[in-house]
Amino acid sequence: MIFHGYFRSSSAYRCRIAFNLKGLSPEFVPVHLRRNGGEQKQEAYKALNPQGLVPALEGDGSVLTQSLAIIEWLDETYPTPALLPADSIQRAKVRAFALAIACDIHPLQNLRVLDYLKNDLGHDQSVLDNWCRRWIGDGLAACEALLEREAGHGDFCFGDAPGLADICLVPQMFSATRFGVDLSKLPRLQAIQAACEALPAFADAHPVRQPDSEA
Ligand SMILES: N[C@@H](CCC(=O)N[C@@H](CS)C(=O)NCC(=O)O)C(=O)O
Repeated sequence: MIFHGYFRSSSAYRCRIAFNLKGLSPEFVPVHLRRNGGEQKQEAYKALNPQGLVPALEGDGSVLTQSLAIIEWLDETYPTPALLPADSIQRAKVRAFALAIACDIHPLQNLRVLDYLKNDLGHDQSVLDNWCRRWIGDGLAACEALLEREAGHGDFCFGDAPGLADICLVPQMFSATRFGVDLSKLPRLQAIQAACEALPAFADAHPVRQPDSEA
C-alpha cells in the first residue's frame, strides 16, 4: 500500500491513526499542500485523486480517496481491532459523530476555503482565525453535547476502546488548538483526547512525528 498525505492534514492524520491501530505501515509519499502552489493541485497527484485533496491510498490495483472511506475499507479488510461497534444503533451513532467532524466542521477550515477567504475575498489573517475559531468551536461544542448522552460509557467516545469517532476527534482537537479555539468548555472531549494520546497508535500519528513535519 502507498499512502499519500501531508503531516498537518487532519484527514491524513485520521488514516494514520487507523493504520497504526491495525498494525499497518504503508509506504508514505508526502504531498506538500503549499509548495509549488500546492502539490495536491498538480496533474500527477490529480491522476490519483481528481478532487485535489489528500489523502489517497494506492493498493490492490485501486486508488481509494476520502479518509472515512479509506478507514471503513481498512476496517473491513483488517477487522481486528474493530473500529465500528457491532450493534447497528451504536454504529450509526459513531458514524454520525465522525460525520459531524468530517462533513460539518473540517471542510470550513480547509486550506482552499481559507485561501479563498484571503486571496479572493481579501480578508486578513485575523478574519480567517476568527472564522476557524467560530466554526470549529461551535462544531466541537455540539460534539461535546452528543457525547454527554454517552456519559459513563468508557474512556473513549463510544466505549472502552478507541474507534472511528476517536480517530476523527483527535485530529480535529489538534486543529482546534492550532487555531486557538477555547477548549475549556469541552471537558469530555479533552479527557477523550488525553486517553487517546496516551496510546502509541495515536501518539505516533501526531503531525510532529511525521517524516514531512515542519514543526
Ligand atoms: N473529506 C475529505 C477531505 C480531504 C481534504 O479536505 N484534505 C485537505 C487536507 S486535510 C486538503 O487536501 N486540502 C488541500 C486544499 O484545500 O487545497 C477526506 O476526509 O479525505
